[in-house]
Amino acid sequence: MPVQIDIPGADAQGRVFLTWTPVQATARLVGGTATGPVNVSLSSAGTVGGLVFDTVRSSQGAATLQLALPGNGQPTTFWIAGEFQKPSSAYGDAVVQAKDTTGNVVGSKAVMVRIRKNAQTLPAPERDRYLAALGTLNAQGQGAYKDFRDMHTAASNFEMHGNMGFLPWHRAYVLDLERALQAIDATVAVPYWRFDKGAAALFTQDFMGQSDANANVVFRPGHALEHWVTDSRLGITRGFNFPVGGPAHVISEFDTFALGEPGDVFAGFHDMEGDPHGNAHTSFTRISPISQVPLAVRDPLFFMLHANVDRLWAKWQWVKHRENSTDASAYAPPSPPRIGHNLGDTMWPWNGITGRPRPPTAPGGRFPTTVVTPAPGQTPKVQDMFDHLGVVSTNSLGYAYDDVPFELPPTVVAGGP
Ligand SMILES: [Cu+2]
Repeated sequence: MPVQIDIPGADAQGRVFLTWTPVQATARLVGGTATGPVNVSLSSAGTVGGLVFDTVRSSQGAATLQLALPGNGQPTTFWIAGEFQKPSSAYGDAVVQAKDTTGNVVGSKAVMVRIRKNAQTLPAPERDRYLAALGTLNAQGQGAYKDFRDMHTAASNFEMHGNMGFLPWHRAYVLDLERALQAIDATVAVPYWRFDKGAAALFTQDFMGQSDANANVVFRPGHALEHWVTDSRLGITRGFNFPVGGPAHVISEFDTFALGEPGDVFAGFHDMEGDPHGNAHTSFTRISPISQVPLAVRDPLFFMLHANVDRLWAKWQWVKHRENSTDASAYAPPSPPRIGHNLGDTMWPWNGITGRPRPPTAPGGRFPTTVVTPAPGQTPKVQDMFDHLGVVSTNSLGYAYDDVPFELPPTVVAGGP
């Protein structure tokens, strides 16, 4: 008897994109006339992407799950998530399979475990899909990349820099771009540039381009970014202050996490806006747009740099259990006080608010929605950006990193007798 597997969050083509965050799904017998329950076993049967299952929302999903499906066709719920460290490479390389007690396959559903990965080791097909989507978004200067460019300028500097909202704002910004890319190719996730390690593969003619002696970025002919245009300028200028095969002039990931000490508090961790973040930008020469805040987004490398900044925050949050925005150690009041940096403030430009102290324009419109999750909503607040995997809230932000797992926080044991 066939088994139908339904996973919420399917797009218009019926495709389902998962991360490490468990999603509640159902399985049911189709056309059932069986009198009693039918025992089936769910398992992961993909070629690349792995899946795990559980009967409850947990961090301990297993490779298989036994279900007793009612004979009358009533759905049975279960939880499904991507198996940590087994992300997909392409759509459909992760498969949930239902087998009956004799081992016959009675149902299956192909999905994708869509994860942000390290750019240095990104497989070429994923790299090329990312670049193609980015090139389409730019459309030789005529596409929506222009909005992203116009969001990050001298006029908007204090919405997003020099204060506590730096990390939440840039988390929203990278996610906004990622959702715009996914509207072009849903299988794309923004890779991150791990700037405290060598990333020679990133700075090649096949990927983000190779810089010539004049700091002009060169692509191989036919590359998706070959006709990159921002601010009516063709091409990208990027000169290096560090050996191309080595790390940028930044502190290590380990030392970045130590910024929160003592106490693993956000007020300390936030210092990462300077080093490694600012230092990653200024690891490029003065004539490189990426080295200057008002011009940085001219270089699309910006978003891979910031995916790594966001990954560092996400990883720190996971290791230190700092995903809950109401936890006093997970955030800090803006200093100096400024609107846009308090937990309950809406963030520009997605709130559409213009005029002092906000910038004169709000490019790009509301925050884009996705079928994958209702979060963070079309007018996100600072507090909506803390829990990217949904470990303390109901909803994740719909993305994940290859080295930051979904782990429920330790249960607080009530006081003794
Ligand atoms: Cu910025």
